[in-house]
Amino acid sequence: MVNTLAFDLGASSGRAVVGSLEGDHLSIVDTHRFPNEPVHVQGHMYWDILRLFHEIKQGLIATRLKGYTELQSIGIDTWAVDFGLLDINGDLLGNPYHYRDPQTDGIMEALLKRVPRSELFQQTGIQFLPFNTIYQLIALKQNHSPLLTQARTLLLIPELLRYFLTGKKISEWTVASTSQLCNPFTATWDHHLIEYLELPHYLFLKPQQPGSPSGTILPEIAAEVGYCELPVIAVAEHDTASAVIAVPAQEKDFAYLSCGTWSLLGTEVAAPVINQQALELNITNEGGINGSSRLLKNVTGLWLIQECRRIWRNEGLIATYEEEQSAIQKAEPFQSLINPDDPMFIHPIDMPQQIQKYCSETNQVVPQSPGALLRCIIESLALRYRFVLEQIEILTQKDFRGLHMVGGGAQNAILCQYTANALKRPVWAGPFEGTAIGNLLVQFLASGHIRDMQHARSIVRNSFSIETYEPTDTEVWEQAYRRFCTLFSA
Ligand code: LFR
Repeated sequence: MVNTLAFDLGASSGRAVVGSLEGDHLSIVDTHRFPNEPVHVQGHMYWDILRLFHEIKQGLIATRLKGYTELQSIGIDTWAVDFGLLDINGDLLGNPYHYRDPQTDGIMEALLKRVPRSELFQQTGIQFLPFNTIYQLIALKQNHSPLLTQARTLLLIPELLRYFLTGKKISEWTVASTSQLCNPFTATWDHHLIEYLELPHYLFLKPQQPGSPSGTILPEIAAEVGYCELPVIAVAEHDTASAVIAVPAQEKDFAYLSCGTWSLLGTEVAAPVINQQALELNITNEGGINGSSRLLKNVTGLWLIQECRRIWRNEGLIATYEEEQSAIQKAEPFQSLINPDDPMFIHPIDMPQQIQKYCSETNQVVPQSPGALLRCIIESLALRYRFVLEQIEILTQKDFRGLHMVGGGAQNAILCQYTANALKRPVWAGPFEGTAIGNLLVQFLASGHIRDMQHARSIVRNSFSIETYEPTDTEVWEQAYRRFCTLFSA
């Protein structure tokens, strides 16, 4: 039996997960969990990066105390696009901004007046999201941020945390690809684009492929946490890339939905799909393992619910997950629908109020109770998934038999069932720990304990239970879908 350790950090929480591989069976154990709470200061939103690093060290200690004294390696995956800047001495300059920080408001639109949208897409293959690294850097430049003038190296969040552990500055391809500053064919930075934008070219280190060895933890950290000579692997460090690796698909062509704060829906392709249609549909080609591309679209996911919860908690309303589920079931179906991807929902102050505003402006019933709001969100998400899946099918000219749902959101039985209903196809839900499992699999691929991706996915099928949701009530869902498409044809 061989043990490896994954640190999997999402936008709302992080955890340390040990993976033990015995033959073709992988078992996982959570050894540490911690919240990831961004901090608002003077109109800005930051990641509490030093706290996150502290939690990584706590995770190492907790893992050892749980009896895992021998680890083959460790790996870190996190969300994408955000970064830290290092100065000439290798010290971190400032706190990394959260991708929902308002500094990027309006930046993308302004840049697209200078650079044609089609050209930027042609060069990078990346969807236009206002918070991509490219726009964050332009925002710093426009604000004459001293951070940018002093910076010598840019590291994306998982790379930065790995650097804190190892002292080695190494860029990793799956996460670098999300910046919208890379060429997906050469799997490296697009230096022409960087030059054109007048960004310092020396910030960017050549990305390494997922699975690359990246040194060992520093001696002082080894002494602090009680491990020595612990090797660190640059796994598929973008959490979504890790999640896609863990999709338990048997067939070559499959559709997936990685469901967490975001819902990432798409398929895996051998080469980037960059054409007029992909541009119009705003679909992305993020870097995957073994030169593959993740052809997908970001749908605003459980963020809508997480933000409602935050407000309700302060008001002493709904408290438990069970209360939420029963409130949804009691609420009237299809009263009001929203487009989850409307920019109104990127960083509102009060999500329930924002949804009410949206419904009122679109002349629909305004949901009042938490149950009505949650039902509106979940139905709208399921309908949006159908819309995006159909776009991916048009683009790839493929028909998918059903949808693999991985990640925490796949535990939400109502969401899975509604999605199956909306799609009129089965949903296969699981594993729920997709990102952490993908992280572990890449470490076993790197060590040669797993042969290839087919082997990796067969191990997932062999090790984790997967729930099937068959579609029901398809007629009413079809009607709702038509209404959804009329309301939001974008
Ligand atoms: C999911 C994710 C998405 C990315 C978003 C912001 O956790 O990594 O793939 O678009 O977060 O970084």
